[in-house]
This record gives sequence, structure tokens and C-alpha cells, in this order.
Amino acid sequence: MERLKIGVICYPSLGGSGVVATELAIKMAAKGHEIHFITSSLPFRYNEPQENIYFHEVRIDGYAVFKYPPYDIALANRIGQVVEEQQLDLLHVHYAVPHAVSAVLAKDMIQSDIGIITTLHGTDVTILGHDPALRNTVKYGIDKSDITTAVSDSLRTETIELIEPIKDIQTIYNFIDEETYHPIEPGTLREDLGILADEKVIIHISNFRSVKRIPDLIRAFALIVEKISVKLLLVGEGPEVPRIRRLVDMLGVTERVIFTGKRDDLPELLSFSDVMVLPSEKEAFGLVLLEGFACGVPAVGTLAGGIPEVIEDGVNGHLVPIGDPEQIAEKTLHILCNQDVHQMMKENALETVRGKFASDKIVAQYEKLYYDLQKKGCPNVWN
Ligand code: GMT
Repeated sequence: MERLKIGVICYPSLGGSGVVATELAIKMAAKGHEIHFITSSLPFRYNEPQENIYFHEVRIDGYAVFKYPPYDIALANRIGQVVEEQQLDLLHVHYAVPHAVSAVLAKDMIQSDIGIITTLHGTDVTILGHDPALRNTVKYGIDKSDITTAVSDSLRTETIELIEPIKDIQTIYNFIDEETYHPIEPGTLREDLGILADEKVIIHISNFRSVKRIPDLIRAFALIVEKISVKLLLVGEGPEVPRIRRLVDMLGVTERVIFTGKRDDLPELLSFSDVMVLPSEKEAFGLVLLEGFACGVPAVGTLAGGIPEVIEDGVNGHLVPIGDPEQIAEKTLHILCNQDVHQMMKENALETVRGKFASDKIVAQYEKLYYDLQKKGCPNVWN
């Protein structure tokens, strides 16, 4: 098969969209394609230099006249340069704003016919698409892309209803790197964190923003500690942390909650955890669920966005209504207190990653799109 030169634009420093973009780029490079990251810094999951991967930094100086440095325009300028210098075959843009718009501007600037694939990750539509200050920009970025994908059917449907794009959108699910996420012997980590041998472990990993509804989990946890011996691991950082700490203290569960901050050893932390809870009110996919599944951790998640496409109720976890701490407590206890249920869900969680979300399957879907775009010389391949 022809070796493609692919420009990848993503948020390099945080978030699931940057993780997916980077893991996909790494897999494509391993297949022999040439990857050109066009980003403000090296993507945080790109830890070691790898064959076929190049990095083109986007720089913008702060001139006195700028109240806000125009990153979007500097990005467009850089994309245009790289397309021309490297003779790229296509651009894969992750997150509609501003990346899709910058790619479209770059294409116009250099009068190129390069194909653009935009992958929607969630908040670029579910939050920014509702913002009157950005809605038309989101639509423009999508309409001017040759192909748009969404990370779940839920996000696809919401985008079609809200944005009314002129072309169809295809769902391509997220995946994780199975070589990184798998059950790992955690050494003394569990004891180091002060977790006793007979204690169960509930884990939550996120960027601690209000959309994750972590207070619902804390309220549920206060009910769970009345029934069993258990610790709650809160992994990550974000704006909600001070509020959550206050609630933890107020509900008298301080001794049982461990705030770990941001960690690099997620597979180890997950490998001794018994259940993950994701109580979000919006979640296009919930990549962290797959990371947990791959380490054998079933999950309790809300009926929000794409979560029901990842958690199959009663199979690899449980689904609960948004904003219902009692239900979170009940379903979490159901998993923690029934060894057979836990074992069955653990095995099914591992199977979910090996089956529906296997990386080679997902990467092949993107690769097919890349070739389709090449063949058709752009216009929407489904119309
Ligand atoms: O919300 C986040 O945690 C960050 C955000 C992002 O843009 O990185 O995540 C979105 O993209 C992830 C990767 O596709 C999805 O797994 C998350 O569900 C999605 N977040 C939301 O929809 C809130």
C-alpha cells in the first residue's frame, strides 16, 4: 500500500483528544506512514522519538498590539508551510475549534487541494457548539472538512442535530494502546498509598472539571463506606479539586479518600482497583473507561453521551442516571460485594477492549478513510 504523509493537528498538552490523536499517529507511523505533528509542543503521550514521526512547532510571539496572541492564525500559517515543504498527502485534525478552521484557512492560503479529516471528540460540539460565539465556527470547520468523524454514535447524532452539517459524519470509536494498558503487578504501590489488604478500591480518573460531576461520586462514596471497608482514589488535577476536598471533609470521609494528583502510573493504579466510577453529565466517549477495562476494572458510569456505547449494563459494569448518588452507591456495591459478579465483569471488561475497541480494528478504519480520501481526491466519500 502507498505510504502516506499525514499532518496531525491536536492539543498536545492535555485531554483525551490529544491522547487518541497521538496513539493513532504512533500506530500509523508503525505501519510505515510518515507523520508530521503540527502542534505548539510535543504531544505529551509521545515520549520517545520514533521512526517516521516528525514535529513542527507552532510559535507565536506576543506583540504589544495583541491582547490575545492569534494562535489559530499562526497554526494555519504553519500548517500551510508544512504541507508545502513536506508535500503532505492529507491533514488529520483532532477537535473542531480552532484546529479544523486553521486547517481550512491553511489550505486556502496556499491554494492547495489537500484533504482534511476532522475528528470530533466531544466538547468541541457538546459545549462549544452550543455557544453562540462559536457555533457557526464549529459548523464552518466541519462543513469545510472533506471527512468528519465522531468518537461515538451519540456524538455523531448530537452533531447532526445541533450543527446540521452538509455532509454525513462517520463514527469511529476510540481505542487505547494495549501495550501500555494491561494488568500489571503494582509492587508496593497499594501499600505505599496507605490502602489496607482487606480494603476495596474505587478509582476515578479525570481532569476534575464540573462536567465530570465528582460531587455525586463523593456523596455515593459516603454511603458506600457505611457498608464496606473501602478507599477512593481520585486521580488527576483540575479546577474542581478545592470544592471536592471541602465536600470530602464535610461528609466525614477524609481518611478514606486519596487525592493522588496527576500520575504517570495509571496502569499500575488501575491494576489494583476494583471498580471505576465515571459520573459525568457529558461524555462523548470516556476514554478512561477503556483504560480501566484494559486493566480488568469494571465501571459504573452515567447514561451520558457515548458512555452507554462503552459500558454494557450488567456485562462490563453498570449504567446509572446522571446526578443520582444513591444509584451510584447501589451499583458500585453490587459489583464490590459479589465476587462472582466482579469476576464476570472483569473478564467482560478485558474482552470489550480485545473485541469492539481493539486498536488494530480502529486504526484500520482510519487508514481506510485516509486511502479513500486519496482516491476520491477529497469530496465526501459517502455522498
Ligand atoms: O473532557 C475531557 O476529559 C477532555 C476531552 C478532550 O477533548 O480531550 O475529552 C473528550 O475527548 C475524549 C477523547 O475522544 C473522550 O473520551 C471524552 O469523552 C471527551 N470528553 C467529553 O465529551 C466531556
